[in-house]
Amino acid sequence: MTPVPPAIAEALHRTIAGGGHVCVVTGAGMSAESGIPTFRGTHDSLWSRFDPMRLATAGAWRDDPALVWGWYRWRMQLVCNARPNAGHAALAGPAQRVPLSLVTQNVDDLHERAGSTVDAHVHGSLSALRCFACGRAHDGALDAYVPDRQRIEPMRCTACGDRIRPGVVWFGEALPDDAWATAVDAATRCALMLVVGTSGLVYPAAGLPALARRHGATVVEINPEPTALSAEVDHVWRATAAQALPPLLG
Ligand code: BJW
Ligand code: ZN
Repeated sequence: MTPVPPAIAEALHRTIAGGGHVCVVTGAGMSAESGIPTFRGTHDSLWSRFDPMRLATAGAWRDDPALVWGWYRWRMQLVCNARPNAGHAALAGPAQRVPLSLVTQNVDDLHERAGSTVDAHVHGSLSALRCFACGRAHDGALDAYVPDRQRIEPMRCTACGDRIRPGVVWFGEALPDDAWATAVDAATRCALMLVVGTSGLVYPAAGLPALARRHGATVVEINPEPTALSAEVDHVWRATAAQALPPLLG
């Protein structure tokens, strides 16, 4: 098992002993060891293979909803076939022992499937389908996935007839108010923040570690690679989520 850097073990111990609260902020790297591709950083990452402006904006949806839905349907299938990894499992364990808030940028449900309660999905959830026009939640069944089909015509809203979109936050869209308020509250209250598997490039979520630090928290980055946040955290642990979280929280 990967040894926990002493300064990080000590920060966690101090937080627990002092009755403090831990905020964990996760990004795409959290699910990488479950086989879900990250957005950036590797040759097979999503944004190195696909153009975000054609797939992850409201304008892209208006231009070609079947292309966007086909892509999201493929990603939903990847998540459906994936399993939580040891990092997800470690975060689900200490809920009773450590007061912990879990804030994720991830739109998958692997934290929940590992047994965690996610306090804030700041970029929404793939499965929270809703109507693009009237916002009504889609409560019907999911359409059948057709492998290898690039374009899939989206389902229709039973209330207004417009198209059903994925429940994620696209570029240029506001984050869900309640999720964002919960994330800001957790960041301002915590004594320790663990920032796991995010490049720290996408705002406003990338501002949470700085917010926590301004409010006195110790901030630890867990990521095998340097990121935009590395210079502004208290401790950096160059390890993967599945390597670091079990020995830290187990
Ligand atoms: C591992 C690992 C392992 C690998 N273990 N680690 C300030 C300045 C400039 C621009 C802006 C600004 N503020 C806002 C903006 C605009 C924009 C933005 O930030 N753009 C930047 C890219 C420049 N932000 C927005 O548009 C946001 N909305 C907004 O600001 O609204 C304002 C508004 C207010 C009121 C009304 C209207 C508007 C919305 C952002 C939405 C982001 N959406 C996406 C797609 C979600 C849907 C989908 O899934 O398709 O969210 S983009 C994508 O990036 C996704 C992610 O959640 C997000 C962050 O990515 P993440 O998680 O960091 O992943 P990666 O891939 O970047 O990094 C992976 C990391 O893992 C790497 O570091 C690896 O090393 C590491 N890793 N294996 C641990 N095993
Ligand atoms: Zn509708």
